[in-house]
Amino acid sequence: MIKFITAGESHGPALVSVVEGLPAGLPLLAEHVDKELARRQQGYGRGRRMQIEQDRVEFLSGVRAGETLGSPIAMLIRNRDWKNWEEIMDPAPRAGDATDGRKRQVTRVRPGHADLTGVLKYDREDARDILERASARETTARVAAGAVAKRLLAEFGVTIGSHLVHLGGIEADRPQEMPSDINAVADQSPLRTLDPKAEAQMIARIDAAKEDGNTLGGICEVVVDGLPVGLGSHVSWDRKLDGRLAGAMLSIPAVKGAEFGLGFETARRVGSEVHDEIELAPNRPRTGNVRRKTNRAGGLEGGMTTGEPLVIRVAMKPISTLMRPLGTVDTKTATPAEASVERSDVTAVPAMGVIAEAMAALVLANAFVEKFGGDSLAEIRRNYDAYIAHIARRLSH
Ligand code: EPS
Repeated sequence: MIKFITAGESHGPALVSVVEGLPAGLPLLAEHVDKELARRQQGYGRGRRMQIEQDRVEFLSGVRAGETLGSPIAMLIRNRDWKNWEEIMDPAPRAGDATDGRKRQVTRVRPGHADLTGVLKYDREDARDILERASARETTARVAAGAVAKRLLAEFGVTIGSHLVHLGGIEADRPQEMPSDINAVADQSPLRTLDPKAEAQMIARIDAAKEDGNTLGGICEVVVDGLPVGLGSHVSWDRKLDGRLAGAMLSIPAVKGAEFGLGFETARRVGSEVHDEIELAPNRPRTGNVRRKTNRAGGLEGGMTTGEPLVIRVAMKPISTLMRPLGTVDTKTATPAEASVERSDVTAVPAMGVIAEAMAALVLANAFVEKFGGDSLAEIRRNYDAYIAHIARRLSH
């Protein structure tokens, strides 16, 4: 099992990511992780914080001479902003301080954020004790873990890309033909979209929202290519890969929905316009020498990969910190108030696509080691090759 845990507050000293269950012998360099961290920091509509941070990983364990050891991989990513928050976020009590060391308290809780429910549930006075962890800064550590998972998948020809398909009411058109390397194209766009015309409109929309003190949501599409048939399982609810992937997507801050292939549209169509016809396809061993004529299912049937591209669309709501604040209550005075205003982003949908890639990589890498086992990369490869050789024989003539 590949498991991971993250720790760290947005303005604390650092973020930590621990990944367990990777095989030994996987080539892994800091630059593999740093590349993904840099991609997450991009995107038109981000606030000033992203100019402060330059996320870089330090391996603390689990890697030696550029290869994994099979032991837990601990990664540290320092917050450069920490130097501005040392007093406020100091783990030690600050004696003699009139505010009990708690400057910049947040009590005018923001609608849509974890603030209010968090202070009630965890019995805190200051919503900063909640928002520091609820902050999307945490996703940096997920992207680090995802970069390691991507490395394993890449050894087997699995590639994961994403692009933005909707922002704040504006749809992007899909290109006639998807680029073979989606990220090579999407990463060139300030919004990570493949539609330059829509991009210009979206940028104007972001500028208008910023002017208005407002925020915007959107939708990204993740595409995974090169998966073998048969990851996941139909036999039990918690082994179905679509459920596991959807859960991972919905765990990303501000994400409100995930759909596979045609998704919600399938409910509106008749069966013959939903299901993908199957045909023989010699020389396609990875999919059992068959192919779907269409891919409306988005690469999953019965909770298992079909070997067709996995297509997940992920919807994110607008960020809940508004510069023109909504009405709320002050939890300190129990009076009506305007919500607190913290520095924030107008939109972070382009970054969400990169985070969704990371979460998909972690779920898929886990499904991979479940299917092919292996304490070492070489062992996984033997099991993978034997399986592919076997399914390739099933429908060959
Ligand atoms: C965030 C608020 C902003 C974002 C932050 C998420 O940070 P700050 O409060 O320091 O200005 O920039 O995102 C990141 C720091 C990041 O790395 O993505 C929030 O409240 O969720």
